[in-house]
Amino acid sequence: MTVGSLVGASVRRKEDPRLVQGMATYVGDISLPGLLHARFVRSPYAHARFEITGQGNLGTDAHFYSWNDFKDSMSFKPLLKGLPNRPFLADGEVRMSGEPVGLVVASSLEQVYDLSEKIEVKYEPLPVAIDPEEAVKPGAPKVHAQLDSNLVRVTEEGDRADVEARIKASPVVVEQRIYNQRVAAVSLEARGIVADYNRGTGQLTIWLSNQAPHLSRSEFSKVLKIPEHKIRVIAPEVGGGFGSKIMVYPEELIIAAAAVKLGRPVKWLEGRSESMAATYHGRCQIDYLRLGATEDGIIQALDLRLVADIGAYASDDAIFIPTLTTTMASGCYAIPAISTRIEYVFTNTTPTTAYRGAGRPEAAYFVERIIDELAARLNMDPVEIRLRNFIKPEAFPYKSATGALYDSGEYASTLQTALDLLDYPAMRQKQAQHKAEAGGKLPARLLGIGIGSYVERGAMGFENAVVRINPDGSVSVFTGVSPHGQGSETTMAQIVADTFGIEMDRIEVSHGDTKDTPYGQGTYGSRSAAVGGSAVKITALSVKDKIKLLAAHMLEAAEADIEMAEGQVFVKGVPNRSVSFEKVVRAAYNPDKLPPGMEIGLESSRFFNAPDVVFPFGSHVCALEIDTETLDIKILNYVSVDDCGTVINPMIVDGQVHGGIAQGISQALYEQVVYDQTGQILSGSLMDYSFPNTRLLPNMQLGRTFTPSPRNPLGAKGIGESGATGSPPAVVNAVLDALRPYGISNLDMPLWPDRLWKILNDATGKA
Ligand code: MCN
Repeated sequence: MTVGSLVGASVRRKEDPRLVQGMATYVGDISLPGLLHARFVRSPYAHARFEITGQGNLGTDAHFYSWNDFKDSMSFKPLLKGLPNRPFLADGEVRMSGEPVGLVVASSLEQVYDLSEKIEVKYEPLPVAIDPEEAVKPGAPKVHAQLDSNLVRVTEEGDRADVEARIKASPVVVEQRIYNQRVAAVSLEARGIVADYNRGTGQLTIWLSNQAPHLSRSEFSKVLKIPEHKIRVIAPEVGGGFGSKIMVYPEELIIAAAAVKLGRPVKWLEGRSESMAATYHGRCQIDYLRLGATEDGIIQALDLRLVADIGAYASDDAIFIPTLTTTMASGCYAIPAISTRIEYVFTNTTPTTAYRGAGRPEAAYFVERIIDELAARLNMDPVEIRLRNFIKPEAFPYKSATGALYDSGEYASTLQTALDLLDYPAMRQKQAQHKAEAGGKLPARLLGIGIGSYVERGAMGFENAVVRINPDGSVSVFTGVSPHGQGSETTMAQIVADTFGIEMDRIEVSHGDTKDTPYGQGTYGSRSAAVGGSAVKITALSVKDKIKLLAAHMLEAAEADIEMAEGQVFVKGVPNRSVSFEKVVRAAYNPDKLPPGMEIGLESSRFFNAPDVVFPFGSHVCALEIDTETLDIKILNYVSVDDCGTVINPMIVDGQVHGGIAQGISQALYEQVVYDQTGQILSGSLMDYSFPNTRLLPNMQLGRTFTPSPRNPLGAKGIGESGATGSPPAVVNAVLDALRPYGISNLDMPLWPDRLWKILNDATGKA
């Protein structure tokens, strides 16, 4: 039991006991009378025309559906004019391997597996486009035959001629092609849905492993043509999402449509290999950069051409995510002129969507890579080049050349704190000594130190909250955010407990069920603290105003003199003129005790609409060694100093940073979704796709600075994506730092030993 100032306290997560003791309910745990199971029949080809030629003997209580069974009842509109939509089941042509061509529904899981194997599909393979840069060349196979080209959309921002002139006029010009590979979210729980349609009430109830249940309800409503008040979406416990579960997938819409058709509950749980192929992937950008600078290293201009591989169909966020990259192309630096161009390309691969950071880690990665390249060109320390170009604290609010309006920042201070924690001068000295000892020969181990200073933008949109104090003094809080591992039940309870000066144990935070939570936008884009938390804060404050009014009446004092702390409501400076929190609450539900004109109860519902996004920032520093025989990389020290403004719960924030760094290091060193030339996914299971685990990860040393955001009442910025944003450049810059003396200045993630072995041996002439 904790009383007093809870915002800023490392309170243990309220949700963990049920999660770690197996007492939580996931979609997989949902079972209903008459439940039917479902399995999709998926294409083994990346591009083919197909025909369903037979369905075997389905027997009783089993059904097979193709797109023809749904196409008239589902609304099917493209995201943008000219951008082909994805039929929710393929319509005679598949454009990625794993695309569903049909659905089998039956009363047991064994039955659906058996029956789906018996569905006969005749495929006529078509040529494929896999590499996005090859896909735009003349004569390349087209993913969508009706389009002129796979290059489906091009957008440009900034004055390209001016930027080009500035780059030409710069004495130092650096250029790089920087690749941000395709990765998979690999949530512990893959996708899952149970949909139940009640023909009597016309009510559709959907349990969905999802990050944004209200937005999903709107989507189900639009596609199934059922009004929103007849749909209830419940995101029960969700075993991770990492951005991949913000949207509603075609498979999920089909399951809901099947439940409506059958008037029976239908359940689909995705398998792991199915998920690797069919849950939308992340990143997948190729960035071409040109940067001009003075001989002192002051950046003059930057040009970016971004090739976005959006896969076979545009996901809901496919167009938006690359714009987040271009918006953040200035990074932490005062770059006077920037021009950007995005080329959106269709390929015969899985569509791409949000993945932890969604567009911002890509920007941080190339900015940090190119600035290191500039430092190397000028023979300048990577710290020095950053300090010379950082946006200065007095320049905030700062409008970048890409139009982003940064709220607040102290970039040099996170970097300095990180360097101090690492003992940067000592590490550089060790590196120099190491080099000297090698005496010009390739040593057994190479030392490298890398920096990733980042700024990202998050916490967009609006959020709502309901705060209800029940007659017994317990508090029910409802929020439209939908945590799936972030611990928001705890942090929101901290905000409310702090506002009322009561114990946290009295507060229950509910989320994820559209029936009892206000319309909210869900959990993604590091928004739940800054936007959702702010909604909770202003709602709790409006209830507090009423408590003060009532207590002033009870204590015969002025409302302005009423304060609340440690479970008491009292007159400022006169603690013994007090009444307990419970007594005021009881009075609020007793008409006889209320001042004239006061409404019964203690409840409020408010929206918080963020005036603009916030810009969390930080600096990561990584020291590592490379075994020059095996090309194995061992991280020796990893320091991360992050600034997310006001911290609600430091322990949760640390956990978020740890998780993000795990994913970022893993992107740098281990993860990639790989397709062969025919579009077969070669990393389709966890035997072939390496995702982070503790054995592969170093100890992380965390530090923090506090620069509040002026854009919300908490002063909070997001932290959920920071770790994944700062870490890839820190690790890759460290490896490049070690390899630059051998003429190596560019590497593509992931830094697999076999790739590095070839590059290093080519460079040293060993191979
Ligand atoms: N917090 C805080 N003080 C702050 C900022 C945040 O105490 N100044 C707390 C929050 O109250 C919340 C947590 O830290 O408990 C994360 O908050 P926030 O940064 O607002 O991010 P969101 O809750 O909106 O989470 C989204 C973010 C994203 S975008 C991805 S992707 C991600 C992530 O969170 N996916 C995750 N963390 C994840 N963690 C788990 N376990 N699983 C995922 O799928």
